[in-house]
Amino acid sequence: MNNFKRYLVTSALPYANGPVHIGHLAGVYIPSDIYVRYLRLRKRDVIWVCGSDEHGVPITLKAKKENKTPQQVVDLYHGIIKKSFEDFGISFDIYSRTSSKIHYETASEIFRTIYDKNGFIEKTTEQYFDPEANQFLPDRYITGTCPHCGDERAYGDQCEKCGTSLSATDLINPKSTISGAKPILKSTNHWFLPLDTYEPFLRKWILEEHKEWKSNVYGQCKSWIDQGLQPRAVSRDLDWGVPVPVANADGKVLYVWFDAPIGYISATKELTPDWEKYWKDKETKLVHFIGKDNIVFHCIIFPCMLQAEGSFILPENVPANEFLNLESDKISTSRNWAVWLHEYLEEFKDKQDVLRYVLTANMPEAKDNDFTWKDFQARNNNELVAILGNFINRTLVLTDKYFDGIVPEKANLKPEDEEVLNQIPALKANVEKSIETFRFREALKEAMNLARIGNKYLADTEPWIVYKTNPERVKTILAVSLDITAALSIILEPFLPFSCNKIRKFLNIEKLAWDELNSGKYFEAGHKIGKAELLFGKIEDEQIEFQVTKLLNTKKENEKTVSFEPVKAEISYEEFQKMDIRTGIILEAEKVPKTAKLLKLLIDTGVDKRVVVSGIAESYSPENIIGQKVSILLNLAPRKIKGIESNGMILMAENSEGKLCFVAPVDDFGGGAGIK
Ligand code: B3M
Ligand code: ZN
Repeated sequence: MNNFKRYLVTSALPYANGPVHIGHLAGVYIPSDIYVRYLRLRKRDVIWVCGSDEHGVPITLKAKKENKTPQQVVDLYHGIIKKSFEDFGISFDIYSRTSSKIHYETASEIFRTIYDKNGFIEKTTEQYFDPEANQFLPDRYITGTCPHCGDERAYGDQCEKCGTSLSATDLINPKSTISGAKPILKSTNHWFLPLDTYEPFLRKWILEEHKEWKSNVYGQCKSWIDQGLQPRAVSRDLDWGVPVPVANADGKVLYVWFDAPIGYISATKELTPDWEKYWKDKETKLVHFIGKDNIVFHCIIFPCMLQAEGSFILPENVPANEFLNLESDKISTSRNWAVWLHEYLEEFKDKQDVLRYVLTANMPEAKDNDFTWKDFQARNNNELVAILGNFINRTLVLTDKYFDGIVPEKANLKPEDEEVLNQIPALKANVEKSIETFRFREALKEAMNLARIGNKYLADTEPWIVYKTNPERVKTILAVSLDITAALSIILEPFLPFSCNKIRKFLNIEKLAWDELNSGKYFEAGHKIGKAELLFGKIEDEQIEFQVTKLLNTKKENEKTVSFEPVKAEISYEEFQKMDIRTGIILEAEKVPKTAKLLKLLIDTGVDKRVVVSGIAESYSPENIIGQKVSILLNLAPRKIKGIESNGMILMAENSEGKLCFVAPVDDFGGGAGIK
């Protein structure tokens, strides 16, 4: 494997401002659970820590919305999240929380150590302040237009659309999310981690020494570093969080992204007095499982914090996943567009492994991926039931029927028997390699191949026919099939722990270690197996229709509650009249190379023919809009966009979901008519 003595695995701490959904599971918790279960099966020294992230603006905003205190919010959701993880078989060694005493102490101590080493810069800066609500507006308390991608729902700390991390003052048209008011600037004092001074360290550590990181992770880190890092504020003017542990810091708390990753350390402390061995010894392999929106915090900011502190190890890998969509739409807590884990567990009793299987098979490892209920049903019925369940059931039922549930003797192995059993070591090696390189879809597929092999073996050897003429031969066939069944209970254990537990019960065996996959000896002939039940049941159309209807209802609900941008500041009629808007017709359209959004249009404006670059390529393909009637703002100052001069702007309407449509004359008016 490698020469690490022990493993420390962390999974992103979910914000305790809502329950966990399938996006979290597929992105973070299922891959880490597979990884850790595998390491345990291999008898590695491993601990796995997680907990609720209970600070920051996501929590205070939720409290405001629900008319609760932040403490009430985190108590409620911490409980729901913890229970649903347990019921789903997510096998953390500890699920802690960042409101714990030990966490306050740990976070304060780390801040203090860096502070005492002069690791922060103290600066007075101008920060946005809401004059109506009379408070500062850090992070998500402010929204506005992203200066990079133009999305109007960017937050003060990050644009979720393009992933860029922002400062609130970068936003165009900022507004307070508390009152909607236009914020004013007010000066305030904060501590900054000078990320810029860590550039040489980051270049060497990530760009040179960790070229093996997943390309999505490595690429994001590279682009961050290449863009030039800025000092980053690690405190906030808020009353919810870990107080800044220095004098004269009233009303200031640690930035949630400063304290949250320290939560991994506090959780480890809470788990074991031996925690330092896991965090400070170079022979520990530290692995952070996260979603792609957390890459910068885990690969850049947290490592710089740890460097500044001086006594901690750095992560060896950060296998971040991309996002999972639901029925082709972005999962969204605020729009209730999600499959919630606690609801799934209620509605699909004892079907944890089905969801684990489907989410692993569709894991968004290299690109965003889609979850659909149809696919969920199909994978259950065609793969879990028809392949895995079917093989195991036939093996057990036939053993019961022909040999009273006693494992028969293997004798005179034929080439087809040997061939089947000989495939196990190769499958084992492939699964190992895939899991160790964080390719869980591949690993699951390979593990399931053993069930496919088993099924084919039964189909080829036909014990139910052979029994009539040669029951001796059937002994061997079923002994081989029982071996495969036992091997399945090992190789699938990281992925389908509930089912493997059942298989072991059916076989009446104890849990086997990973390396026993090579032994070929799972039980002696004469061993009495237990009673078989069905491993997986079919999922019926009605169950799927119920889920699809639930989502359709959410969609309808959302359409009723679309939120509109607040009305912009008043302008005079004279100001309006300055705009020269005319009717026009698109004559030519082509994609602007190397961009996703832009089309280069040639417009007949009546007065001339001119080029306009327009950001509509995600909604319209060029060939479909030739001849389209448009409205065009003619006297907008020319702008160079991707090297093309754009002369004017065509008018588009955009709804709250970002859908676009042309704003154009209804009648055939030709070009050049004034719009007033
Ligand atoms: N709570 C963000 C998130 O849920 C954050 C992760 C913290 S990990 C230290 O995306
Ligand atoms: Zn953006």
